[in-house]
Amino acid sequence: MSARIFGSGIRRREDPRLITGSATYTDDITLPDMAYAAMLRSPHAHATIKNIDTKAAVAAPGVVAVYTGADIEGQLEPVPCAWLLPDSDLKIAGYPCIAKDVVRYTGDIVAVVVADNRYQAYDALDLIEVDYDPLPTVINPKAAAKADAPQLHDDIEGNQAFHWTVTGGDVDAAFAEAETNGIIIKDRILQQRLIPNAMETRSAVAQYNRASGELTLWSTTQNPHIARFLCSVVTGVPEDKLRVIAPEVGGGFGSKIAVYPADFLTIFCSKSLGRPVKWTETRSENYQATTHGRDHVQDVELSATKEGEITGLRCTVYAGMGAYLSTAAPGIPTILHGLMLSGCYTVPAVKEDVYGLYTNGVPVEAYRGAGRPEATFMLERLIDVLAAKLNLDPAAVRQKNFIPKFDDGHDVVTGLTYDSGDYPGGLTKLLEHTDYKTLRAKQAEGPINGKYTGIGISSYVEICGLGPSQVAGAIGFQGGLWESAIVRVHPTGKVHVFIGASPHGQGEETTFAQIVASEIGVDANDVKIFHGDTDNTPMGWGTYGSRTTAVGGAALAVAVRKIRDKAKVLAAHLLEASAEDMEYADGKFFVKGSSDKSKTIQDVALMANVAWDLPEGMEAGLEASTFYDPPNFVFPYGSHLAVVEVDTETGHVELIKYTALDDCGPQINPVIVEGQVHGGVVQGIGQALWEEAVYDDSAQLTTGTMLDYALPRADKLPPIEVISTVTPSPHHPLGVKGVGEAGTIASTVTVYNAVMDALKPLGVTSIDMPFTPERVWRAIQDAKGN
Ligand code: MCN
Repeated sequence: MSARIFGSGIRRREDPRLITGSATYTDDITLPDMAYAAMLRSPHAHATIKNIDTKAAVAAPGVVAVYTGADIEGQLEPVPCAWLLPDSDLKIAGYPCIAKDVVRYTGDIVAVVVADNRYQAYDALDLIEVDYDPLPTVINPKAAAKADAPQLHDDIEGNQAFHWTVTGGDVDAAFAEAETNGIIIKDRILQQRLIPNAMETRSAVAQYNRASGELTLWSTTQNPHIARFLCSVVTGVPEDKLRVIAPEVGGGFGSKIAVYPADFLTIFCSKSLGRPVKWTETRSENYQATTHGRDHVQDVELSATKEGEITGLRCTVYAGMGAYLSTAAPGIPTILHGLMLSGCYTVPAVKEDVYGLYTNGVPVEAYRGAGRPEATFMLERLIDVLAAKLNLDPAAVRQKNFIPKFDDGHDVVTGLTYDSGDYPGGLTKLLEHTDYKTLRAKQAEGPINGKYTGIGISSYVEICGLGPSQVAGAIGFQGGLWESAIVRVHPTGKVHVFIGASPHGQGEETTFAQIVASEIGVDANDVKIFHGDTDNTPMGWGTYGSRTTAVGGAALAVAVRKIRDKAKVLAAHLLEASAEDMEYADGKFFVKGSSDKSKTIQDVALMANVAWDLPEGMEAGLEASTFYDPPNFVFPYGSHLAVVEVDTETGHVELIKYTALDDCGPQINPVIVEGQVHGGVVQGIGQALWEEAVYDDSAQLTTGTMLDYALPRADKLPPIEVISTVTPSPHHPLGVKGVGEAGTIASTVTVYNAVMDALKPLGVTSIDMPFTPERVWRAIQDAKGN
């Protein structure tokens, strides 16, 4: 197999089993004597629990047990928050697996029923009588910060979970200067709450063996090793007796990073009953109780010269956390957001205050992009407003402010060092490719039948490939951020790879096989990737933050190169040559200058495994492992363009064209990269045009089903064109950067800018997302003074 396999768009090996229905998901697992758990969830967003009467439920047919908050006391620790943000006055509210005295969001668990079958369990939920005393609620994060807001946790004043700041340069001086000699742009941006919509809802199967004390948990998780760690802490089952298996996981988008109360409770039930127990949430339960994303109120201002040179960015962000802090929640609006404030531009001064606030919503967590779409939005929106105010082309303002091309490190004002980038080159290529000038010329012809055309662009750089571990420690992340890989070459040259990361839709079973094939010349089909089972994979820190290829892929590359180095020495020995004289190409080791004297990787693998004739001191076997801790994050980037048509009579927005230019370094598999960008772009478009988790005034979720929560549909979207540039990361062994979130980071603000560009002639300057026809129509009427 040729080395060209790196970079070729071979088909995903995952797909046949996924599209023929032969994959095994958690809910497909059925064990002998298995019981079923169902969670009774609070219908109130905030209430004291005066009494719970479970008698009728306990007596119901098939019911095996009913547990309330009192039953788990001393048995289950509170759900931990794993991002202990330093210098932020972090206040963690006790997050019980079952609420005992007070419920704080609709969906808080108040009791668990275990029955012989799922239907009996759900029927028995209706028989539990809970006497609630409702309390006032607050859902908007900025409102939660007000002095008279309802208080969620007695010991946490003002609902404030944390206050974090980042500063760089002299921002006050920048604004003072702009006040007199420049221009200041202000905006309030609402990053509405979004519901992650994985195809598979959450599910857990726990099997406790009373004789051995061992417990196996099958779980819909993005990070089985972290899940094992947390399950051990919360349930008390020792880590060595806990095995976590992520079978097929039907997407996560960040919502399956956390380990949830229901997961711990499923373990608790199995342990208490000595029977396997399964719990699978319904879609409505998923909407109500699986973490949401975003939920920021952003007050932001930008200072610039009259020529359009950005001099400062200042903002206050109120970030809703929901009722409790989910696993990674404090790091999202702070580290992943605040450190990216200056984007791809030379911004000399920034300051951000982030207030994390408890509200009566379901806890918020990472949702594809996690902090970076919200940061990109602020800057990219204000740049467009600046351009409009100065009557400049928005692309020209970006070009004026970009950090010039760099290929080995660039320090930015927030303290990060970006690895490599050519932001001006990326935007230039996008504008040429889309024939931007012609698009603008057509737009200038004016509206046709009340339909206004808008063109939106945005440029982004994101921080991903989360590592290094030292930085994790410094920013309070309670874990490491390295990855490991074991590569084992069998006697016939077939390869098994064991990785700690846990892809759940991204396609690394294919791309990681491509890495191995390219490095040692085996056929990609002869490489099997094992992941998702803590008993047969090395420790890993999970799949999120577009880190699996940037960190896990690097670990794999380093491990497989160790194999190649050993194979070279062994081949030299077999050919009676010196190792220094050996060359390697396309799976063959040959003596320099005489390519007829060669050994294949298969020849070497056989000899390494039978070990009949090894060089002095060489160990048998052909196996290598690596623990790879990256020296820095990676910083992919790009520019996107959208064209929309807005019908000013109806307020309807139609997306006409979308082109994404992304640079994630050398692409291992361009087809997979394209698919990742497509998925990400569509999720971002969803935020701009359709999606919003709406809680009413009493914090009831009114978008609790797919009928009420508008997901993007294929028939509403134009073809999404994906183009690229290639700027290798200087520190990654393969030059590769992440791409899993890129599309989401750029696309929301690209579409937002396009719609506002269309409405510019009508004097509309701001509309809250999503752009429902009603909101757009009303904004047009308001601008007209109607
Ligand atoms: N890739 C490549 N060449 C590159 C970079 C990446 O071929 N230069 C490939 C990778 O090898 C992998 C895919 O692109 O097959 C995405 O890789 P990467 O950027 O490493 O992202 P992760 O695998 O770490 O995935 C996480 C990322 C995140 S954070 C979210 S959220 C998300 C996403 O991926 N959730 C997803 N994509 C998703 N896709 C699916 N189907 N389901 C989800 O839940």
